[in-house]
Amino acid sequence: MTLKRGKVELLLAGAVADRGAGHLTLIDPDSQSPAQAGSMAQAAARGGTDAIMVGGSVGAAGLLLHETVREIKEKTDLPVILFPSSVAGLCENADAVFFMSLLNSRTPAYIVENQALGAPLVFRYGLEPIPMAYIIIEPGGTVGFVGDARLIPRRKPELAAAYALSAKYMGMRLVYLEAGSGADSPVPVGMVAMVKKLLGDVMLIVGGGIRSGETAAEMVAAGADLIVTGTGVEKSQDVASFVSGLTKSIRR
Ligand code: 1GP
Repeated sequence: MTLKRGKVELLLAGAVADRGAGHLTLIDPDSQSPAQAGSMAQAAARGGTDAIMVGGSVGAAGLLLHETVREIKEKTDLPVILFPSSVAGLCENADAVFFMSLLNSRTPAYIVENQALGAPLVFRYGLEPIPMAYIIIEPGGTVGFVGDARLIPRRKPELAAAYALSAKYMGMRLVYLEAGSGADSPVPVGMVAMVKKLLGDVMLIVGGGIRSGETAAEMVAAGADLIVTGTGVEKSQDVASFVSGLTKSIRR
């Protein structure tokens, strides 16, 4: 029997079906206090975000992670999806986890070993696993370094497309193209378009360096189903500006 879609995955698919695209707010527990994270999530909820992702490449673990998730859950009704960089990024008070493999890593730990160590915890904690391929594009930022990624060159969309298609054939239901948090430039729109064409109904997430509603809308027009913003929201706390442009009418 294949893994059934859980509540959170269905909610994301519903946001895409209803509005044309969804928005995820990324909160890194290492960047502020748990109380501040709770207020950020509250502001994001008011702005219309669909879910909160919690994770980070360095330091998003232990009590800080647990309390950050607790504050977010207390302040909002939004689902919390863990975005772990290793097994240490799991905690039991979240709703779901992007159960992801960093396909273009050179290191087995990020492709399958943390996943094997984490799977029993996901089961025990009752987290909803959402199977996802994670593909890092230049410049890649901290996550590219920490994840030991062989970065996909920005001018080689066909390489991103090849990894994405392999994810689809392996049965993953989401593919995440990541330029790295705080990237100077987001994933190129041409790459997003080529990847989505091959993915069909596999959901495409795009994140890293998306700093305006216009850029978010361009990504959706090219084929992104879900947009992730972290840094932009941390700075402005203005999620509405990212969400307002994500409508069906801009889909090609
Ligand atoms: C990082 O894609 C996310 O994993 C978010 O990136 O912080 O640049 O929005 P930003």
